[in-house]
Amino acid sequence: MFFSAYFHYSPCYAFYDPAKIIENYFAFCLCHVYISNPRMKQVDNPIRVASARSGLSTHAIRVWERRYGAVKPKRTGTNRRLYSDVEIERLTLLRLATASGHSIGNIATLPLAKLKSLVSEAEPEGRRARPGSPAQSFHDACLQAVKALDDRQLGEQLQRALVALGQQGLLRQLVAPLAQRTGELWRAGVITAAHEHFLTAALKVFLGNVAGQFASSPIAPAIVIATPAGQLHELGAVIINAAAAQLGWRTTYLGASLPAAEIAGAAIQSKAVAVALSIVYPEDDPHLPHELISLKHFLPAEVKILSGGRAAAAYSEILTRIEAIQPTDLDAFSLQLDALRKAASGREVGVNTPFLSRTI
Ligand code: B12
Repeated sequence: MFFSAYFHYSPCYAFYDPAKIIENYFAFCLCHVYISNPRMKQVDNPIRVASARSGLSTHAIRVWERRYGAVKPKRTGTNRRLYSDVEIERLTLLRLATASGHSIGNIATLPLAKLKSLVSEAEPEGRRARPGSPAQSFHDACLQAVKALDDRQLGEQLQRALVALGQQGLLRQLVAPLAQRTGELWRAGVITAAHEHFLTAALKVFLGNVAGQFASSPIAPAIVIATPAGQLHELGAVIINAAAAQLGWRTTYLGASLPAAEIAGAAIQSKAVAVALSIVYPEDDPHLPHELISLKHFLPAEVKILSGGRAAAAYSEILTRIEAIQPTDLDAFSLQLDALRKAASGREVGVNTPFLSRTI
């Protein structure tokens, strides 16, 4: 029931209806509790659900079961495999542990608690900060503070990291990997949704304050930052807001899940040069293409749309159609902002010019 309440939720409508927001919020929390609490009633899931939730291919699940006895799913009358939530959690932990270097043959039959501690200790390949580097020790200390729900400690570590790593270093080397890692630990059942919310809330406040320190000039180019309707993950937007502010842009931060008309209205009012959208999850929202086309339609032709986030590539066809600039990472985003700034400063300002009230 909670699943259906949650997944049938349409953020566009809920946006205007406080009762719906509260109802959906509780459905959402219960959904998280349900997933992370093994004592609650277990549901049997077909292999495609086990695959989607664990991040493993159906082929890998079958092989790990047959060769290594990693899980022992039930079978339906027609011999189809059925996986419990605990088995899916187990598969997820096995994926994360193998990604950090453990061999499946050695860990396939370990107890769940042992797998959790393996994953908790390991850093995923590719996102590992240099051992002993300042970013690594801030990362570990922040993670400890998140696990302990210690906001004072978390705030202190972020503040020190800001001084030691600088603004850009903070965003790239600490905040982004920390969000990634927290998501993985939550998915693996090592931490709960409360920890994830705790980190998001703390980062929003901290990065909001950091962005505020770069009080921009009133003649600086303006950018509006949001996530489109249906996109509830906000950290990507918070990160690019801080990055743009640091580059001297006048940022108008609108937060998560905003309908196209609202985003366009804010861009027109603030005479924005650009609108930046963060698209994180899901990758297959059937309503999002319509939102993006509407945004293009509502915006003055000169206003550029920039898009990014882990799910943005899934909408690249429609993003290309609306002529969105699609930077692949924060460095590319910064370069694009520099180019837009130059283009804007060279432009003739006319009555209908939707950006700069003066040239810079
Ligand atoms: C915090 C969080 C939540 C919070 C969000 C609260 C909030 N106010 O934002 C809550 C608890 C609500 C939540 C809910 C869910 N979440 Co969540 N969440 C996260 C977490 C930890 C951070 C999310 C985030 O904002 N990321 C944004 C940034 C930090 O990451 P990024 O997209 O990779 O962005 C980088 C770049 O792409 C770039 N970037 C981002 N945006 C832009 C924009 C531009 C223009 C540019 C240039 C660059 C750029 O900057 C970032 C830094 O480099 C992630 C973990 C993660 N790895 O991201 C999971 C994660 C996104 N969630 C996930 C899931 C599955 C869910 C739920 C379905 C859980 C559930 N079963 O209920 C729900 C879905 C809700 C919904 N309908 O959307 C999965 C998504 C898996 C997938 N298939 O993609 C993730 C990846 C966790 C995981 N490892 O499984 N979540």
